[in-house]
Order: sequence, then C-alpha cells, then structure tokens
Amino acid sequence: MPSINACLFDLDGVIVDTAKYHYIAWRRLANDLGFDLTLEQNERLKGVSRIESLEIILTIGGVHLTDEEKAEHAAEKNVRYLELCQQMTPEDTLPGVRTFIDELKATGMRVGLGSASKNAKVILERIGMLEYFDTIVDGNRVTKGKPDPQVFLLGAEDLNTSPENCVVFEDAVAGIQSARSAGMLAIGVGEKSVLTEADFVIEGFANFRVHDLIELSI
Ligand code: B16
Ligand code: MG
Repeated sequence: MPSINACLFDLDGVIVDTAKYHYIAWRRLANDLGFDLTLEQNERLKGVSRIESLEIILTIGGVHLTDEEKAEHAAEKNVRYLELCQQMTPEDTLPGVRTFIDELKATGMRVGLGSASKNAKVILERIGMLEYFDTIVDGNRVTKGKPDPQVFLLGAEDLNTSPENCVVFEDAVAGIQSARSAGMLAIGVGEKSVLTEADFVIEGFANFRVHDLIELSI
C-alpha cells in the first residue's frame, strides 16, 4: 500500500458534534411546515449539502415549494443553526481528535479539512481549531457535494499530494463514498453497521493514535 502523507478530516461528526444542532434547526423547520422529523430520518442528512438536505426533508413531509421558497427556508434554517452554534466552545471538540491531529502534525503529516458545510470556518473558529489545518475545503469551494469525490480531490491537490497517499476520516455514508471514489483510504468514524463501505471503522479518536493509523495503512 502507498505510504500515507496526508489526512483529510470531515468536520461535522468527526471534529465536532454539530449534528445535534443541525437536527434541532431542521426539525423546527419541518414542524413549521406541519410535519415532524425523526432522529432516524436525520441520519440521511449527514454529509449532504444544505439545499439537498432541504430537498430530502420536503420529500419526507410530502411538501412542494418553489425554488424561491426553498432558498428562504434554507436561509432561515441556517440562521437558527448558527444561533445554536453560538453556544459551542473548544470543549465541544470530539474526544481525542485534537491530540490525534497534534500527533499527526508532529510526525510531519499534512492535515486538511474536507467538509460539505458552508459554515466550516465559523465552527472551527468557535472551537479554536481554525489554525489547525494546512488547507480547508468547505461547501463554499465545491460545486459537487459528497458522494462526489471533488471535496477530497481538492484537498489532496492543495496539500500537493496524490489521492493514494491520503486517508479520509468521515462519519457519513456519502462522505465514505466520496473518499473511496477519490481513490483514498476511507476510515469511518462511527458505527460499522452504518459505514459498511469504509475500509476500516473506528469508534472515535479517544483510543486511536498515529501508530494505529500506520498499522491500518500498511
Ligand atoms: P451547512 P460535513 C455537513 O458537514 C453536515 O454533515 C450536513 O449535515 C450539513 O447539511 C452540511 O454539512 C451542510 O452544512 O448548512 O453548514 O452548509 O459533515 O461534511 O462536515
Ligand atoms: Mg460529517
């Protein structure tokens, strides 16, 4: 297997648990439109862009809107989401991930962010990790969302490396598909039963160190 010299991290669900805030904001929107959104249905929104998430929700509720109405509702949801994110602090960083990235950087590994979120920089700022990444590819830079490989291919390009030398850490099915079609090693963060297409799955970074990554990638 080619040697790994770069790691690309998804944001929501890998670095920080923002899924709960996305859920609250989307659920309120669904309620405003007259239906409910379950936690199980919310799983389908992970890793998916804002507007595509709205399309999924409208299908769930059987609601038809004009493009203009969709844009208004997506903007409204984002205002609510950002309000909820105001309460985030560095304490909200998921266990072990900061130490893991520190350790990666100490070994000379390049580190990038690959997120579908247009709010990625605001979130990173709130948790004090804006300066951690050698590159940030977010929802403002991509034209094709996950499962398209674009987000991670741009990350590899920014880090002057090749896809086969990159590892991706992802919590969403769409993100694992994106990493795999980019030709990168895809490590799922979460449950094996959900992330079935990942090369490996880890529970999180609390018990995962750089030597574990090296073992997985050889
Ligand atoms: P925003 P990731 C994704 O981030 C989230 O998983 C997904 O639930 C969200 O809809 C998407 O970002 C867009 O987020 O509304 O902030 O632009 O997991 O790719 O880091
Ligand atoms: Mg995610």
